[in-house]
Amino acid sequence: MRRVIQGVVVASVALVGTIILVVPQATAAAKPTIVKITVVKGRPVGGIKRPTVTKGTTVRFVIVADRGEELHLHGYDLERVVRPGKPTVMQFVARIPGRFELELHEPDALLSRLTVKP
Ligand SMILES: [Cu+2]
Repeated sequence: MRRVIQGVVVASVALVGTIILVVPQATAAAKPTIVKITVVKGRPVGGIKRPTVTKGTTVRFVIVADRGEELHLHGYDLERVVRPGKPTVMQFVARIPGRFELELHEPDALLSRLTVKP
């Protein structure tokens, strides 16, 4: 009887250990941080967004702008063509720590200041 109980305890500890190891990694990899910004008259509605993420996080900017030609994420040097009224998606893995500005060009406007923690 004691041996059976020991076996159950060992199996339970092994199972719990597996769940703890597997679950956080799976969710961290699967879930991007989504930052939605609407731009009216060339300005971000509600002001400049200031998201903070940890290095290695997937970030997805979704911008709907009523005007503008290009989105530009400084530091990462990513650019996307803007089609007014349609969502512009910029997705990337935040591998560089620091603070980075997302700008709209033509007209020029600061939309977001992204902080990537090491
Ligand atoms: Cu720029």
